[in-house]
Amino acid sequence: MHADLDYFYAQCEENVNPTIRGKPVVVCVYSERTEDSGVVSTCNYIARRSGVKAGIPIVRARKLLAGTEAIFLRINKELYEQVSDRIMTILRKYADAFERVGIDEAYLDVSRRANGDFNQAVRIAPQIKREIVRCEHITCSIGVGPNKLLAKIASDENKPDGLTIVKPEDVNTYLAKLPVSRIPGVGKKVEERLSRLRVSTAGELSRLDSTVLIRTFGKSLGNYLYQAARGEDDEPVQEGEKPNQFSRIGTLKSNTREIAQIIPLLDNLANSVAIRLVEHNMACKSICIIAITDSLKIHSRSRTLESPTFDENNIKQSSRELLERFLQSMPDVVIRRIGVKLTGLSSRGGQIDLSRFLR
Ligand code: DCP
Ligand code: CA
Ligand code: CA
Repeated sequence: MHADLDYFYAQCEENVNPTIRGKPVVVCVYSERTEDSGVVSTCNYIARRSGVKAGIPIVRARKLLAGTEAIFLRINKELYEQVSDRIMTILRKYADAFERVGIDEAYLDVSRRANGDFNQAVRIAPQIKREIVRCEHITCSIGVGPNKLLAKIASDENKPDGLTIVKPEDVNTYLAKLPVSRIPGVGKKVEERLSRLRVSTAGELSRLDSTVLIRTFGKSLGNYLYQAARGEDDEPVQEGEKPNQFSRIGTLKSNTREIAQIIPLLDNLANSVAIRLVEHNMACKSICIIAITDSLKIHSRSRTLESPTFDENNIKQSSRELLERFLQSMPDVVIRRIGVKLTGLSSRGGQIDLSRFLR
């Protein structure tokens, strides 16, 4: 399966402020040069109907949405990362093997739990969609297929809130009419060159000789296109590279050096990195806090532990102590943002995951 969250950043914003639902919502990355300079990060489907999409200038989006009640918001990556982390935890539960790809999508291998039966696999997808809506009020689109490539293509088929199944016996029919632009990795340039070869569907692409493809696109892209046109892909679903740090940073409601006002956020961040540690079945040797002052100076303080830990309370307590000492050593700083970072990560191997077991 491939799951992709719908208009993700904009959907998070709709949840934070439900009154904007039903209006065009545009999430912007302001470059801060002039008032409206910058680009659109994403937008909801209502805004898309007016031609707004990721990557266009904000000024253009404003023109396209003139006369509507459009809402323009500044990107808030911290919020989206938190929602994403929680959704990934839900998704992971449904998979034998799980592979997160970026902030809003993931592959799930469900072969084993579906007993190798495609019909059983297909029943899992609606359960996942329901749980994500129930817990996080976020819709997603899921594609189910015999491999990662087909699942990914399928998840894009019926957005938003889609569920598309490509059974092994239907692969050829499905690909016959599929526009080449729907193949991951086929952008405008490749599409144009293919159209010069009179190819506009995957079916037509599959009739090209591999030597022609390699001559036109080089060995790696040529070979990929040759296989993709046939729906072939044998990449396993696997967790990415082991991370070498977990960090999380947050912005305080107002700038302060009052420890009592900082601790709730700090605890939250410490909890969140500790959960990631447990999820990856890892332990950390060092704990670090990062403080960004009201004048945007960055400070950090760290502590190396005697032995690696994955204990939430230990991580929380150490972060608090680091903060306390930092404030004492810097009588003039006022803090704007605070972060917790875990480094010196190691795998906990076959060790029993007690904290998770007890939860
Ligand atoms: N994103 C971005 N700039 C881009 C593309 C994406 O900042 N050029 C961000 C915003 C998106 C998120 O990444 O919300 C996920 O990207 P997607 O391509 O999956 O797009 P959406 O989730 O917004 O929409 P869709 O419903 O089409 O998946
Ligand atoms: Ca998405
Ligand atoms: Ca995506």
